[in-house]
Amino acid sequence: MRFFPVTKPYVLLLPASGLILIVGYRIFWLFREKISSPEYQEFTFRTKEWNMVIPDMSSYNQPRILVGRTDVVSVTPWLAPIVWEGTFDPVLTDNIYKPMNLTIATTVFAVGKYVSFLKDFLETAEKHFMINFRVRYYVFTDRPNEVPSVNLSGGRHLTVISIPGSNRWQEISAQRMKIIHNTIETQIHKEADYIFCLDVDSKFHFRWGAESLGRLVSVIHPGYYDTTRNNFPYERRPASKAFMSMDQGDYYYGGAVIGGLVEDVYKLTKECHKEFEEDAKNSIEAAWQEESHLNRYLYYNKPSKVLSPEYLWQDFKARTREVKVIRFSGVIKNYAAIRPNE
Ligand code: UD2
Repeated sequence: MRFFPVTKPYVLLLPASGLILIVGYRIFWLFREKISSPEYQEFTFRTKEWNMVIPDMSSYNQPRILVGRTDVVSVTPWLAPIVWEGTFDPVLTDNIYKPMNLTIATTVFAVGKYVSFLKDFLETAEKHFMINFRVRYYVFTDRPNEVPSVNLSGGRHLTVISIPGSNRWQEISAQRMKIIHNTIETQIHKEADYIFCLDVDSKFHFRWGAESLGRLVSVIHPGYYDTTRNNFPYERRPASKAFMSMDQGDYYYGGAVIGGLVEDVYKLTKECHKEFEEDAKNSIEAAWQEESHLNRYLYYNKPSKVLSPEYLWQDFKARTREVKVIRFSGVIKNYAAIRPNE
């Protein structure tokens, strides 16, 4: 004898599948932003191993084993080249790299009064920086109307990206890592093979070409190339994520030049920004903001090519004997007049 009606199992199918649909939709709704963020989307970089092929008929000076620069070290202890004038053949490097049809992204921040440096930066870049390569400048500024119009050669483009201003120069300088990282995700990974991230308050004075390309490229700071590691202005407080002890460090790298394959610079900016944020949570700001985090990153992730101080000089410094040419140099600036806080 039956007291309760027994429901046939297939009758339950309809409400059960309805319930699954509602729950599934709810989960999707909760996580929709995460799912659509670039972190969750597969994106590919244009990373590639290029062969060093030269076209027929190229002629260049014979490389010598016993003749060359002897006054400077031109290789790191992990066997990465240190690029000085006289250690490479510009004709040969151009012949190898030009047929690769590379595009070089170049990011530059011009926030607040620093927009006034853009004209000289761009005009001199058009004379000396990656000539006859495709170059894409990305100018980040809070004053898009004040970006000067500069004549660009064929194959070179400029994109202006609006970002908010700030009343702390330390923040402007440090936020560059985050903004570069985000722009690589949204745009640059599709548009370029290599990238250089440069300081705007600078001018180019001499060739800066394909000899500077590599997986991960850094520059030796002109102020510290002749001193021992205990004198480097690394972050010395163990509480900071940028901490370097007195017996650590290879060189002191300048934050004004970071370069390499887009993929490698993406990893670098992601990591440095993460460490910077960790510090901020603990109310610590490293001694030289992102430059301190960069130095720690490059201690553990060795650059594949190191640019000598020819690629980052400072106008107030007299040229030294070993620096045969100055390619890129920071202009003399009146900090009190151009920074929002000083
Ligand atoms: C050093 C580094 C710089 C950065 C900084 C630490 C060198 C030659 N430079 O430069 O790369 O690591 O220390 O924070 O090693 N900026 C603006 N608006 C501002 C302030 C800064 O756009 O109001 C941008 C601009 O692109 C500038 C860059 O941030 O070139 C670096 O700032 P800086 O030149 O004032 O920093 P500085 O000279 O101390």
